[in-house]
Amino acid sequence: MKRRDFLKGLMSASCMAIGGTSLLSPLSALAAPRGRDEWLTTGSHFGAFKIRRKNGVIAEVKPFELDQYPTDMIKGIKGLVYNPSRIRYPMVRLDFYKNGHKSNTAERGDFRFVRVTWDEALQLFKASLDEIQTKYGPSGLHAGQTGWRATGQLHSSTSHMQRAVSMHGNFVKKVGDYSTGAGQTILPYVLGSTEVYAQGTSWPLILKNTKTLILWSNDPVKNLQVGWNAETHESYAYLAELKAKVAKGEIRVISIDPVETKTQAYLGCERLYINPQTDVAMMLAIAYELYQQKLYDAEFVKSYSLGFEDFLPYLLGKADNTPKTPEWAEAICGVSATTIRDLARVMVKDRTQIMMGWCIQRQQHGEQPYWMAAVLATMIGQIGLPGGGISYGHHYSSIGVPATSAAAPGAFPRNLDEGKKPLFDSNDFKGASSTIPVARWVDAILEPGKTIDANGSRVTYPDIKMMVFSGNNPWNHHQDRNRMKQAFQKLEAVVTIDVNWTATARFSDIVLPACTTLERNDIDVYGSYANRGILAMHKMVEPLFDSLSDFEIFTRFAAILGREQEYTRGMNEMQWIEHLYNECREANKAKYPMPDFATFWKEGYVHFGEGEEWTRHADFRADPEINPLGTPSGLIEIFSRKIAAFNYDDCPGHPMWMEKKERSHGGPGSDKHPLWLQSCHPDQRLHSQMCESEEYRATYTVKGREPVYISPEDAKARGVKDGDIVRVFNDRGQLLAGAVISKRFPKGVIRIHEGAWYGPVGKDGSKEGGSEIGALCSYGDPNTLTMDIGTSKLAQACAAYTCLVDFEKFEGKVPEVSSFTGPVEVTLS
Ligand SMILES: Nc1nc2c(c(=O)[nH]1)N[C@H]1C(S)=C(S)[C@@H](COP(=O)(O)OP(=O)(O)OC[C@H]3O[C@@H](n4cnc5c(=O)[nH]c(N)nc54)[C@H](O)[C@@H]3O)O[C@H]1N2
Ligand SMILES: Nc1nc2c(c(=O)[nH]1)N[C@H]1C(S)=C(S)[C@@H](COP(=O)(O)OP(=O)(O)OC[C@H]3O[C@@H](n4cnc5c(=O)[nH]c(N)nc54)[C@H](O)[C@@H]3O)O[C@H]1N2
Ligand SMILES: [Mo]
Repeated sequence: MKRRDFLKGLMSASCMAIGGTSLLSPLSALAAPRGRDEWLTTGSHFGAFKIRRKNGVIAEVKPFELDQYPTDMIKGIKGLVYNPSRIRYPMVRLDFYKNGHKSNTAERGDFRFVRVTWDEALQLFKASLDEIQTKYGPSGLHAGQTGWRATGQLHSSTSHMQRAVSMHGNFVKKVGDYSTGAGQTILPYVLGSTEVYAQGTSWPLILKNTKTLILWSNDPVKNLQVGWNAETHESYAYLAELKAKVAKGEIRVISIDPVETKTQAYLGCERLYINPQTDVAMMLAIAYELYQQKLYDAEFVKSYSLGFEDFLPYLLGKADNTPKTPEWAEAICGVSATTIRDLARVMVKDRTQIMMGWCIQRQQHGEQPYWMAAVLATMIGQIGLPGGGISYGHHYSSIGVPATSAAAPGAFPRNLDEGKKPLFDSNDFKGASSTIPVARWVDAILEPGKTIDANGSRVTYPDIKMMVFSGNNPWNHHQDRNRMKQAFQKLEAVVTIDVNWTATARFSDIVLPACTTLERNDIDVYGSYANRGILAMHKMVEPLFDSLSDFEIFTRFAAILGREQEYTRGMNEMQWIEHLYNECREANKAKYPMPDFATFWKEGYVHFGEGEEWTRHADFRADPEINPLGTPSGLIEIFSRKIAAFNYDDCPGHPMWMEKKERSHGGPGSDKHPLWLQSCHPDQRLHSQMCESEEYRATYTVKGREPVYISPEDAKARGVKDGDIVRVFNDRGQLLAGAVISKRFPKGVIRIHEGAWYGPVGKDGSKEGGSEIGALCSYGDPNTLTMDIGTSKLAQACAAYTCLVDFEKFEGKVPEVSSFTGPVEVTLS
């Protein structure tokens, strides 16, 4: 059916709201009794499990037998499948259904949707793509955002969407990611690789050799609960050993963080409080002390690095009349000059390993602390020694667990097959860039044609008119909701493929229901970096409601394009899994023999055995000429000629302390909104994932709202008691959250974990009013308040942690939380 004819039929229809009741029917009624009772294996970001399927429903979840340190989040797994936020049917936003690309986009977010069939939905999707490619060409379409789609090598949802959309036409893509945008851009200039995603020195070597371990902006006990592939949680065995060594005084662990972390509490380690966003000042002062007292390893600096001489005038104040003394730093970072001097001595006394977390680079000038930390490690002179030097990923996906060298299974292709062309075969981006920095897309929508600096090149924003999202949740991950609302009003069409009625689905025009991993078969590596084995991901239950697997959704879409055979390469779900397994089996046959597919699928697991120990940068240390770093000089670059040549005021040729746009503790903006908001990664979720898991969510919410962690001093000053509902606000937005008063948080710092579902309500408290700019978030999404700026002209990465707020006790009529119940379903009569 032509889209126009299809719409003509609709135009005459009047509409009637019937409310969302159909979305709340009892979930127990979904279970079709099947009689079988069995335990099956599967994997997820949260770990591998054994799941008991009884009478066609998920009855019980327990950790996989090899998982010695399962996450508490296992209690929320069942709720990922059975919850009222599930998208049940393909749905189209009411006014888009009626008026297509000429719809009233200010209504986007009012949550009124019409149910359609799969065929209608996919036809509308294709018609939208046709319209965009015809009117604007590929620069009108952005389908390049990625995120934490569910695990599984076959069903990886973003790959399915991108392969299918690529068959239709080209589109704008992104470079970098929200996790480590600044770090992965700066470190190749300094250490020759992104470092953040590189394998790190093995934990057994650290436990054996390290005497001082510095955790800088790093909370591994919290953040190792999840992994990019099925997580093994093996790091926790080493953290337990570390804890024992801390207790015996064999290893000194110093955690530098504005708040008391979960890791500090677990290890019982030393805690060094620092004012938020001021670490570079402290690092400079340590370097100053090391230099002035001749404590640094001059020989290592000379043989392994370049540019120390160019950095010294700044460090010593010859360049700017400000020597970076411990006293100078104390006034900025709040750490006493004496403590800084002591720490400098401790760092060079014995074997020292610095472990950087990632949060510290998700702030304005986030490149600088990573660069300066590398300079410190160079001056200490232990890079390449077991248990010494610096690492940037020991808190992530079990980096540092001795890994096997086994091959992991491949994945369903993300791109077009070799030699194939899209239906709309244009690469004319009309003078705009086809790739933009990941976190600048909202900026691009708002200011098409603008040219910005990014990593040594110029990026011209394309005029984006349509966005397609799958496997990521931008109304979770991006900053500044009210700015996003303005941007979305400029879009003609938004398509989201997701499991749940996330805020992204709410702000979309066409919403397609994917099923969860527990409703399809798949295969995954066990241990993202450890390569411990291969895991079968068995389907537990049939897809609920009208949901389909991502593979099935886009196979049907490809069929509409007449390219189904090409899309699937003639294989169905189980044939693909067997194919991926057999390829992997072939690659591993010499060193890691694997059983035939049928045996694997029945057993659910292939074990590759123990891994090998390894020291990062040992080869470079052994011979920097034979094993140079990937930097232009092959050495550690304390001064980078390349970066200096870019002439950026916010990222010069060597690391530097620079003031932030907003900073607490006397910094800019703190007279108006004195509190720093840290929107750290959640202890009990993976971003927005698992927020929908109702019973589990109830274990941490306060009066149904997301917790906001507040110091006793700040609470008292505002007359707020534990358990009160508070309004957190700044000039960008406002939200409601539930106060948790905790001594783990210092005065001037509050925390709301990212991933809290955005649930805007209008001034009248209604769901429909959620489209208003300035709406109140009824649940507590911190990105209602964060700032949408790039880290600097170099990385242009996410800077969510440069954000000041204030709060007050909420005295008004408390609106219901609008985040979790799905849309207002409208029927056309
Ligand atoms: N303020 C602030 N903002 C941040 C951060 C921060 O620290 N503070 N952190 C940033 C970082 S590091 C990251 S990585 C991002 C995370 O941002 P995202 O990766 O976008 O966040 P997720 O919530 O994991 O989104 C994944 C989405 O995929 C959906 N999904 C899951 N399984 C499937 C499937 O099988 N098929 C389909 N089609 N969809 C599926 C989920 O329901 C969910 O909506 O957030 C960033 N944003
Ligand atoms: N449970 C759980 N684990 C996760 C995730 C999740 O969603 N849930 N997400 C995963 C992903 S995608 C990512 S990117 C990583 C994120 O990894 P990180 O970004 O490292 O994690 P965070 O917990 O946000 O922050 C770590 C610590 O940095 C501190 N910090 C913040 N700002 C500053 C500062 O200016 N100076 C100093 N010294 N410290 C500061 C915080 O107080 C916190 O204790 O986590 C991964 N692991
Ligand atoms: Mo991330």
